[in-house]
Amino acid sequence: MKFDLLTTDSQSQARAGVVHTDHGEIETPIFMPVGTLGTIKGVHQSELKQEVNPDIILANTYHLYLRPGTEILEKAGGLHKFMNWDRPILTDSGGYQVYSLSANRKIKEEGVKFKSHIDGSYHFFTPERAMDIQRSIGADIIMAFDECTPYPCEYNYARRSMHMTHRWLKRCIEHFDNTPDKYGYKQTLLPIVQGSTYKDLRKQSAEFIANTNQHANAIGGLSVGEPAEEMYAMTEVVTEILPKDKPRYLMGVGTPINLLENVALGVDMFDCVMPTRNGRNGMIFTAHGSMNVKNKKWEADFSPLDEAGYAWVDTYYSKAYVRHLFSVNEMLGRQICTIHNLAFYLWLMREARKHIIAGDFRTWKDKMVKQMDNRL
Ligand code: PRF
Repeated sequence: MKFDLLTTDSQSQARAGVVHTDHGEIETPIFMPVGTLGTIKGVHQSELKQEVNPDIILANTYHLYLRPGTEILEKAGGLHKFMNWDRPILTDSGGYQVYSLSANRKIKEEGVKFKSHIDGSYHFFTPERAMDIQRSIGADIIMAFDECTPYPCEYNYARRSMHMTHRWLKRCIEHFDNTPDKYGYKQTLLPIVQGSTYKDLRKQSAEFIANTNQHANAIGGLSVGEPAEEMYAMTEVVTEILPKDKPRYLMGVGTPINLLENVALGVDMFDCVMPTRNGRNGMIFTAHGSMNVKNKKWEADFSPLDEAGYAWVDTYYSKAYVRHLFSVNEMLGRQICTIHNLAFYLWLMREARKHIIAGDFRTWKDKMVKQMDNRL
């Protein structure tokens, strides 16, 4: 993996760049749609490519390990072939899903024992195992195995957890460097900064992570319930330290406003379930604020879902029709809103990139943040 930094904004830390992988280029800033189980829920790949057109998507180690399991994925020749997706894929390590989904997890120095949320069976993840599974899935970018601390988190717990994440990272790197790329293309390991909402811990973690000298760096442990201002303060501390010539990936963030504010602080990559999950629940994001299409307010509003037209569905279907689909629980409503939200998120990142390159990002960002902070 190689990163070309093209432009840095003069009035913020925002950057435009290109990540090169063996499955193609990723123009940054980028939003990566979440395809936890090897599918962006409810979206055909023809629609994904034509309407959303993401340079990269994300999948989850925890879920794919439980089903279909690495044996099937290896037989398929990796996730790219299994799902027939020829662009880059990033997998999260399970270092977050284990904490948020499984019951009865036990964290020890060696690794994490957890109970499957599907059948209650017990499993054990170690840093080494998280590397092996991600090698088998065959993602282009794989994540280190970490502990994502909850919010709020007591200082001493956050400090101990951060040090363990650092020790786990060393084990990840050691194991990763001693295993070959599985399918003939390059796989890249990303380390993750932790440290909860404590500036001194964040600084320490960013320095540790930067010193491991990997090809890109990630920021974890944020957007776990802390106020947005606290998240931005942590991002700022970390991006000041992480090397400028490598991409920064902020994990699990966030709303369209969160994305723009973090782009301004020097973040290049994002992922979040929000556009897909909220879309399935009838909540859509637009350049003028968010709206719940299920509201009675839209019952007889025959205007386009979003006249801005980020995707074909936006101008083809009306608000009233989409509201109707939700009120009778037709799956098409969920599909339309998912495609809209993803197309909007990807548009937002492409616009941000254009404005960074044009040199007026700051003014554009401030205007967008103001107008998106609205309930329609
Ligand atoms: N660690 C990992 N994945 C994550 C996170 C993390 O801290 C977050 C936090 N927002 C989302 N996904 N491995």
